[in-house]
Amino acid sequence: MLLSEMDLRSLLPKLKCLRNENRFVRTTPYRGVGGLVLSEFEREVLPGSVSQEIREAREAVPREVGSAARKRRKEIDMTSKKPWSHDSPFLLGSAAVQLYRRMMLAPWRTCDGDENEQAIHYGLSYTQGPDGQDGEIPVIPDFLKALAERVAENKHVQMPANYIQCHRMGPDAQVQAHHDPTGMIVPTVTLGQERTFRVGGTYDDSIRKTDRTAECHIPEEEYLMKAGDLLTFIGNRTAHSMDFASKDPNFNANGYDYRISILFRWTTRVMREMGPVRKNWSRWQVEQHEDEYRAVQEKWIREHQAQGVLF
Ligand SMILES: O=C(O)CCC(=O)C(=O)O
Ligand SMILES: [Fe+2]
Repeated sequence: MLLSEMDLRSLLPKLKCLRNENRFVRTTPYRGVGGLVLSEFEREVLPGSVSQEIREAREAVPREVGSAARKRRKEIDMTSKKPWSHDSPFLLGSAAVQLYRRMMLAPWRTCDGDENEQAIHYGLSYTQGPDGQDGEIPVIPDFLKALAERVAENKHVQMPANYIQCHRMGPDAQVQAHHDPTGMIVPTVTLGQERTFRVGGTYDDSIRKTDRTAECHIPEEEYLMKAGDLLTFIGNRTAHSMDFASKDPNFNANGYDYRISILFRWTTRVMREMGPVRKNWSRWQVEQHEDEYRAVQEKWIREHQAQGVLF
């Protein structure tokens, strides 16, 4: 399939609308035809080759640099809403029950000798190295692929996943205050026990992450994550934590032994090669990473918009 400039231009209103609603977090300026990013990587991820006119237009559009880019970033930040959203309910009650049962059959592995928490890493984790996370399972099972597709379609997500990270926590597990990787859209579906999840605000980051409790975090908002809820946030812009169940007045065992969370992420090649910590990346790698992330997102939107027209 050859994408014409017309095709790309017709997508702009939708892209702009998503950007205004802060479903894109950009750390580099837009460039390319009419503000649409056209990167080298795009050639690999787009369904077909980019047309000659677009290639020429891309070369003709100079890249924004320095203060122009900063100004643009500032404008985006000022118009943006909170970088998180809570969809409740996201799954029907019966679907949440079935999914919990199915997840209980999955090959959970204990994390760092802590019996209160187990994990599974499906797909491409962003732990540095060719094999990724210990015990990573490269093939995402079909039932989770189907769920990932539903999650991606949520209006706050609009991004596919190549890494599905699952946590299973007993009441004595907590989430220590932290941020997730820069620019990453992180949707999470929770199942089983219901616990309060705390987002936004600040924490004392002079305390090492391993010593940081949920108590260090003064959140801006708290949500009781019910079975089947979806929480979506932007990694670097949303501090998050969860306290022990014993300290959570809204804790609801809900007839289950665990809280299960399923997180849908996109790991770029740079993240896989270098790990998620940006200060270890070169400027070129930052650019490669952002080009890939955006191209994947834009491809997804383009394809889903096309579907919307057809069906
Ligand atoms: O289990 C959760 O809801 C969140 C876990 C988390 O913050 C993470 O894996 O980065
Ligand atoms: Fe996190």
